[in-house]
Order: sequence, then structure tokens, then C-alpha cells
Amino acid sequence: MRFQNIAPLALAAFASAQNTTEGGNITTGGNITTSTNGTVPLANQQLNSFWTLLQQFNLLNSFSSLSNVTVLAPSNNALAALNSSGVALTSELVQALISYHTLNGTILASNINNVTSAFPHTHLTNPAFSNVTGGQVVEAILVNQTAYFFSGLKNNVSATEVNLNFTGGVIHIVDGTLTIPGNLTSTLTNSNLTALAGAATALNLTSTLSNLHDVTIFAPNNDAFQAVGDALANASTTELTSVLGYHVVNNSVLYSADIPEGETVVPAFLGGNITVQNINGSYYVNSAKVVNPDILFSGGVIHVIDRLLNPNNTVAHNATDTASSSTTSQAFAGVTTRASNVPFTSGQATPTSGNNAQSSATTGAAATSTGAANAFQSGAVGAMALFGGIGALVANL
Ligand SMILES: *[C@@H]1O[C@H](CO)[C@@H](O)[C@H](O)[C@H]1NC(C)=O
Ligand SMILES: *[C@@H]1O[C@H](CO)[C@@H](O)[C@H](O)[C@H]1NC(C)=O
Ligand SMILES: *[C@@H]1O[C@H](CO)[C@@H](O)[C@H](O)[C@H]1NC(C)=O
Ligand SMILES: *[C@@H]1O[C@H](CO)[C@@H](O)[C@H](O)[C@H]1NC(C)=O
Ligand SMILES: *[C@@H]1O[C@H](CO)[C@@H](O)[C@H](O)[C@H]1NC(C)=O
Ligand SMILES: *[C@@H]1O[C@H](CO)[C@@H](O)[C@H](O)[C@H]1NC(C)=O
Ligand SMILES: *[C@@H]1O[C@H](CO)[C@@H](O)[C@H](O)[C@H]1NC(C)=O
Ligand SMILES: *[C@@H]1O[C@H](CO)[C@@H](O)[C@H](O)[C@H]1NC(C)=O
Ligand SMILES: *[C@@H]1O[C@H](CO)[C@@H](O)[C@H](O)[C@H]1NC(C)=O
Ligand SMILES: *[C@@H]1O[C@H](CO)[C@@H](O)[C@H](O)[C@H]1NC(C)=O
Ligand SMILES: *[C@@H]1O[C@H](CO)[C@@H](O)[C@H](O)[C@H]1NC(C)=O
Ligand SMILES: CC(=O)N[C@H]1CO[C@H](CO)[C@@H](O)[C@@H]1O
Repeated sequence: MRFQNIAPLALAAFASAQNTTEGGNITTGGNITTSTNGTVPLANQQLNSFWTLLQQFNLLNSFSSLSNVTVLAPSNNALAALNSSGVALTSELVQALISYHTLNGTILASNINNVTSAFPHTHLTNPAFSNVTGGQVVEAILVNQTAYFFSGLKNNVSATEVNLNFTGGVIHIVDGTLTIPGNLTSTLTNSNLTALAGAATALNLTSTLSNLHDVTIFAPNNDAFQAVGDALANASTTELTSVLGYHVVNNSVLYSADIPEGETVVPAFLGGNITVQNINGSYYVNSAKVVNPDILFSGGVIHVIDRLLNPNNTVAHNATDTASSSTTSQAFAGVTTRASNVPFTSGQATPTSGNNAQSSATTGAAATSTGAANAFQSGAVGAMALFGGIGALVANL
């Protein structure tokens, strides 16, 4: 709602990707960092539009004072795409976006792993956009020697030029703009987790859940809801609340990389324990399998699972039972798959366009440990996906 009355700002200045021959003290490749007259040439022409964007929104001074950071600087083409996307860039949005592209710590490309993702915090700490303590994160992983960075709805950008040193740390040039993770409701909907979104709505939990800070949500996909048939749709509010509450871990954001090999027991929001297992990079939550890990949202992280969890049946996946790894067992007894529509989805908004967060299949590449293994999307992020759904709202004004 906060974005409804803003006037679209023209961004003509960087539409033309003009050459910036002098300006901010951003130098690359070990070049000069300051000069006597206060201006230095931008050594990399791919940073022209980025510099212009900073200048236009009066962010050069704060940028110049950064230290020990990693900046993912969108290329000229990436910013031209943003400019022509129709998304109205307010000062607040641009500031948030630049903050989200500013990672804590100097992370050289050689520090990024090709097996385990890293989840560095960013400077996006504004509670209007993030309720993750220490700043919203990005997921970083190396695929085929290229650094990829995953953001909201698993939209990802890849580095086209890395390790450009500057006074504040290091800059990697990326081929797209990161998506600021949206709130829980919009992220569930856009990830096609509409049954869970509907169940939360039915229980009037939407605003409670959206205001949570630092949570991990194990989100059953629609097939998981369908598989328990009408059992839940007919459950009492108390029963349903207890079941849904068992899918939330409060005050702890557990990214896949934080879950060590073997068993980890975590407390559920409304009581009881949940057993999380990491078996060679495949993750299980009690007897359910994680089919799409690490979907970031404003309050933490969502892992999509293929079964509903049952607080009254906490049996964990049998780690030695490899035969059943693609069909995990049902935690609810005596249920049958519902033939008609998915429970709770009636009246729910449907996801608009495809994105990497929608990979809800119970088998396939999405089941592996890294987000990078999902249906791989090029760096170009659809304009509507920008800002985790806020973009769609803004663009329709
Ligand atoms: C930018 O500068 C390069 C040489 O430094 C030149 O070839 C190119 O035409 C310039 N582009 C614009 C848009 O002025
Ligand atoms: C560049 O550095 C000089 C000297 O440190 C400083 O006076 C000037 O304000 C800086 N310019 C920008 C745009 O940050
Ligand atoms: C950039 O900085 C890193 C340390 O952060 C250093 O190891 C590397 O040699 C520097 N690269 C250049 C080209 O100066
Ligand atoms: C700053 O110094 C450089 C080289 O020393 C020079 O080329 C440039 O014109 C100067 N800029 C200003 C604004 O004086
Ligand atoms: C740089 O930032 C990283 C990550 O926040 C931190 O671990 C490290 O200690 C910092 N290094 C310095 C020299 O401040
Ligand atoms: C990671 O990189 C190492 C060394 O380059 C290579 O041997 C290994 O196969 C790579 N693993 C993956 C999953 O790409
Ligand atoms: C963060 O939580 C506060 C309540 O503590 C809420 O008002 C705000 O909307 C939340 N931010 C996001 C992005 O969801
Ligand atoms: C990351 O940097 C921001 C801005 O400096 C800071 O507020 C935040 O606490 C840092 N996060 C961590 C985990 O150090
Ligand atoms: C990585 O390389 C393999 C083999 O060349 C290819 O099949 C795969 O699509 C590549 N992945 C990405 C993300 O480029
Ligand atoms: C959403 O899930 C339903 C199954 O519940 C499936 O039929 C539909 O194709 C999915 N939509 C997207 C966009 O993935
Ligand atoms: C969540 O985000 C969507 C899209 O940005 C917005 O329409 C909705 O009002 C937000 N919900 C809450 C509870 O803040
Ligand atoms: C402006 C400037 O000093 N540019 C130099 C940056 O570093 C490269 C390689 O070290 C030089 O070729 C540039 O002349």
C-alpha cells in the first residue's frame, strides 16, 4: 500500500547508458581510489549506468563511504532493462535495491563455493523490506565456474566480471537486478503454494505470519494438501492451527547451508520438535522431503516439502531407506487423495508467471540441495518479478 501514491520517476539519464568519464571514487582493478581533484575516471564502462543511478538518487556519498562490502553492480544492459520495465523507482525502492545489492564482507569470486551455497547478509535492513536480523540475504553459488546470486522467488543473476577492487571492497558486475524478497503471503502465492496461503487466510493468520521476524517455514506444496484429502479441510480451527504451527520455526532462519549432515532437531513454533535431516545434500523434515529449498521472503526462508507434517506423528525419514526417497511416507493415517480441487485454494490468487520458486514437483532437479539446480533461469529477471511482487503492483498503477 505504501507504494500506491508514488509518481513514476523518469530514468532517462541512465536509459542512454551514457559514458561517465569522471565521477564517484569507484575504481577497479587496483586503480586509483582517490585523486587530488576529487574525481576519478570510472575504469569499467560497464559501471557507467550504475554510477549514474547512484548519482541520480544521491547515493554516491553513502556508496563512497562503504567499507568491507561486496557490491553486485548491475551491468548497463541490466539497468536498461530495469529502466524499461515500467517499474516506478522511488528513492525508497532504489535505496533498498542498492542495499540489497551490497553484501556484507569482501567476498571474492574464489570465496564462492561450487557445492554448498553461501547466504551472506546484505545491507537491506530496512524493516519496510526485510525482517531478517543482520539484513536480508542472497544465496551465492558457483556453477560451471560462474558465480550466481539467487534472490526473491529464486530469481538469479550471474556475474559477468568479478573481483573489481574498490575502496569499499570488491565489485562483481552482474547481468540482472536482484529481486527483493516479498512478504510471506506474496511469496507463497507466487511460489504456487496457494493451499498453504489459503489455509493461513482461512485461519486469519495472514497478517500474523507476515509480521514474523527470523522464521523458517516448511511449506507443504499443493500436492501435499491434496494428498491428505478432506481431512484438513474438515478439521477444526484448533486442529488446523496446531498443524500449521508445527510447520514454523520461530526466531531461527535455517538456510540449507546451516543444516549439517545427519539429524538436527528444531523446536516448532507452537510446541513439539521437528527432525531435519541432511542426507548427502538431500533434506528431509520428519518424513517429508524438501523439494525446493531456500525460497527467501522478507521474514526468513521457506523450504517446500512434499507432505504435510503432523504434530502427532513425528516419525523421521529412515535415512537408510533409499528406495523410498522419491515417495516419502504420509504422516496422516487413513487419508485419501482428494479428487476435486486442492483444499483451501478456492478464491486464492493464482501465481502469475513462471519463476524458479514455482518448481513444486516432488521429483526432479529441484530436489537437490542447491537452488542452482532448479529450472535454470538466465540472469534477465522479468520486470513483474522485481521486488517480489511489489513490481507488479507498482507497474499496474
Ligand atoms: C563510450 O566511450 C567509448 C570509448 O571510450 C566510445 O567508443 C563509445 O562510443 C562511447 N559511448 C557513448 C554512448 O558515448
Ligand atoms: C572522492 O574522494 C575525494 C577525496 O577523498 C572526496 O573529497 C570526494 O568527495 C569523493 N567523491 C565522491 C563522489 O565520493
Ligand atoms: C583485490 O583485493 C584483494 C584483497 O581483497 C587482493 O587479494 C587482490 O590482489 C586485489 N586485486 C587487484 C587486482 O588489486
Ligand atoms: C582531475 O584530474 C584529472 C587528472 O589529474 C584531469 O584529467 C581532470 O580534468 C580533473 N578534473 C577536474 C574536474 O578538475
Ligand atoms: C568484513 O565483513 C565480514 C562479514 O560481515 C566480517 O566477518 C569480517 O570480520 C569483516 N572484516 C573486517 C576487516 O572488518
Ligand atoms: C567443484 O569444483 C571442483 C574443483 O574445480 C571440481 O572437482 C568439482 O567437480 C566441482 N563440483 C561441482 C558439483 O561442480
Ligand atoms: C516487518 O515486521 C513489521 C512488524 O514488526 C511489519 O510492520 C512489517 O510490515 C514487516 N516487514 C515486511 C517487509 O514484511
Ligand atoms: C550487515 O551490514 C549492515 C550494514 O552495515 C549491518 O546493519 C548488519 O548488521 C550487518 N549484518 C551482519 C550479520 O553483520
Ligand atoms: C553447466 O555445464 C553443464 C555441462 O556443460 C551444462 O549441462 C549445464 O547446463 C551448465 N549449467 C549452467 C547453469 O550453465
Ligand atoms: C500450481 O500447482 C498446481 C497443482 O496444485 C498445478 O496444477 C499448477 O500447474 C501449478 N502452477 C504453476 C504455475 O506451477
Ligand atoms: C504483501 O505484499 C503484497 C504485494 O506486495 C501486498 O499487496 C500485501 O498487502 C502485503 N501483505 C501484508 C500483510 O503486508
Ligand atoms: C585510470 C587508470 O589508471 N586506469 C588504469 C587501470 O589499471 C589498468 C590495468 O592495471 C590500466 O591499464 C589502466 O590504465
